[in-house]
Amino acid sequence: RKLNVAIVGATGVVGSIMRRLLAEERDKWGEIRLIASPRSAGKVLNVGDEAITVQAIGPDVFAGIDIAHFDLPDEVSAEWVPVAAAAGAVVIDKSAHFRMDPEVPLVCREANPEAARIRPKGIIANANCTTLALIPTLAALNEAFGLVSMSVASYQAASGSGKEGLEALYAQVDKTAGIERIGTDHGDVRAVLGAEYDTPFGAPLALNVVPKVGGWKDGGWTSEELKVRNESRKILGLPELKVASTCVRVPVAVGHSQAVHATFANEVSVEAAHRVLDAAEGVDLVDDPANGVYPMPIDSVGKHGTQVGRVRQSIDFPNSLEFFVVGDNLMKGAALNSIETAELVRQELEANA
Ligand code: 2RA
Repeated sequence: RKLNVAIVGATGVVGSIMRRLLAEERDKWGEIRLIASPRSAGKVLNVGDEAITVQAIGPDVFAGIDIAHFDLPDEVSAEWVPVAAAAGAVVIDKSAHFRMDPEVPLVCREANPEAARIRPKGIIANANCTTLALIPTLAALNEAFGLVSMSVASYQAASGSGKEGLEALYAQVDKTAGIERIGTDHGDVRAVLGAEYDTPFGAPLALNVVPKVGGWKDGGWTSEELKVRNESRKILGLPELKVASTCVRVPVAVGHSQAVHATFANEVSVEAAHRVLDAAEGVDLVDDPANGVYPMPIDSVGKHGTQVGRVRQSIDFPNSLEFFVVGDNLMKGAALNSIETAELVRQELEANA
């Protein structure tokens, strides 16, 4: 029989991409069930041509589901993921709640596909979108040269904050559009965008960058910066990997970019790195700067591969490379990685059926 799949959090911005990706592989699945908060229950959404009524999350809604994709806030996932797993579904959860649980694998197929098989709680976690943009490139370079440390600066899109973030950016762009020379005098962006536009980024995002993504943690770090470090270590199986990161929100709709300085145990060269990256799964090498070819978020939208370019040998650091990585935060950073992990599970469950 074909396996039944659920999208839990079907109405969000990631939920809509999940529906599109599932429609592209409709023939692989039996029932597709859409689940959301009671507020959205009864809405009718499409998966391809199929109109499906959204069901309210509840104790009985997971009956008969084999694989459940969750995209809910951390505290809601904490409550409902175990319920779905107890009902027999393999849960692929995009929240941060279970990611660092030693009994929950954190899976990216380009790095650790085998980890998806060992899931004592019936739960597999999907990493944060910033981490996932990096992993296909890091996994390939690590295998070839032995990754020792990395320093990362991110340039993260508004849609990392979901529909609310995207709509806030559009509203701010609308409000500031057409005002001549706005941003050149002290205080004028804040004057045009009153305090209500500080939500959800903590400051205006239009004509600005905000060096704070996520919540504050000890030592002045943000939760996002710690996720890049801790999740990269777990997925790459490098618990000692040295990581420094600074995460920044930029006025981009979709596509998280990162400038990376990475150091390896073995000698590296741009040519050798290009060969590795050209052959790497999940990586598009976009690196011909002389002809204006380098990765940018506007060109990453909707792509399956993560884009890497501007690969340079560090001038002052032996065995180090500089490069620029861009990934669609809603695709590889969320929906696509979840779909790819589900494919690993589907193949395993069907082979064992
Ligand atoms: C962000 N990575 O960009 C976070 C959310 N997943 O806000």
